[in-house]
Amino acid sequence: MAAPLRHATLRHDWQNHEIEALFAQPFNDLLFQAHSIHRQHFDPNAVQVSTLLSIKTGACPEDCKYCSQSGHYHTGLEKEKLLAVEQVLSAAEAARAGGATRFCMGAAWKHPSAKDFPYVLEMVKGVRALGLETCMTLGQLSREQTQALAEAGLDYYNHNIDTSRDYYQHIITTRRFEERLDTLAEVRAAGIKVCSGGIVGMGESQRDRIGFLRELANLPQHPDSVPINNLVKIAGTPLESVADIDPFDFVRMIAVARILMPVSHVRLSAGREQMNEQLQALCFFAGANSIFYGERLLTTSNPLESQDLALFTRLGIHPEPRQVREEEPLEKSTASALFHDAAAAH
Ligand code: SAM
Ligand code: DTB
Ligand code: SF4
Repeated sequence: MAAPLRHATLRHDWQNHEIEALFAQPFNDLLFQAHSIHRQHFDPNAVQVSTLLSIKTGACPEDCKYCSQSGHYHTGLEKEKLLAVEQVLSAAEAARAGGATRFCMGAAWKHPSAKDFPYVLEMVKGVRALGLETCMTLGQLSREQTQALAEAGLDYYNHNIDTSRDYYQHIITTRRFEERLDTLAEVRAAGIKVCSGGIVGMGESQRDRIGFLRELANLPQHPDSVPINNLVKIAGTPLESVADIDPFDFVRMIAVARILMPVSHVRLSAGREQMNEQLQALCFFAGANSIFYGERLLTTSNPLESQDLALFTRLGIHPEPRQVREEEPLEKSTASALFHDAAAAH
């Protein structure tokens, strides 16, 4: 079921002590609460599947301490120019054939340049014409660019707050936290759905995890999609040898995100390759209902499609059908059928 099943009273006034109390519950109590809320609003056996593509890789002017693509660190990543529109569309077709319903395109930019932007708009239109939901993550946007993306039919814009307001300054110095919130507000005002979340396992404190989720939950509207990434440690970045997050604490993050933002899709994002299937299953139980699907994230690897299909089958999970657009006939929303074809082929 694509849409939340019931209307919920959504809060935007969460206090730190309340979120702290949610985290402090015994694990089973927290999971029971999160799962109960999840079932009120979503089909508990449906997971939304998005495929990622890096449309412009490396040499980014930003200094995000976790990122393989920052030009500030020596990560050995080969930089690439913006892909041609045709290359992007053939990757999108392959993603659709594999059963993805949303195609997310990411660029290592501070913001899109005037030279590149027309091609980005063509990519949105082309991917949309393939019958996929579209998502872009391109950094900061001007108002004009945001409006042009909305007019091209962009469904989602991903722009993460990444962590708490306090910890942010230890992770990124080239873009202010407030600027990220401004971009999110522009995106929302243009009628594009917001995808915003962040990363855990960057050496942040429990207080930072609370602050990070509080910031998302207290936005004027909850993001439609909330990616929770587990840091993929990249050699050459300042975070290459930071300590791992306790896997149960990762599940707690998912559960608390579900409770705070009951009708948002919570995405179990980067870091799945480092998780076993039991841990992923616990995340689904705790309220995660979206994944990145396909063997590549942006520059790092992700579980094989065949592994994810096998896991879905073992857990009785089915892919969430794509949202049908008002202007299109119903039979176009057959992504679920395509996914079953892909599963049968493996
Ligand atoms: N350059 C654009 C930006 O930063 O807004 C878009 C792409 S950027 C790679 C998107 C998000 O991916 C980041 O905000 C971060 O949350 C996540 N990310 C990047 N590198 C990661 C890593 N090594 N591990 C986990 N998540 C990561
Ligand atoms: C998000 O929150 N996670 C995705 C997407 N938004 C663009 C990116 C994950 C990147 C993981 C590291 C890499 O592959 O470079
Ligand atoms: Fe650039 Fe995005 Fe990586 Fe930051 S996360 S360095 S903005 S590509």
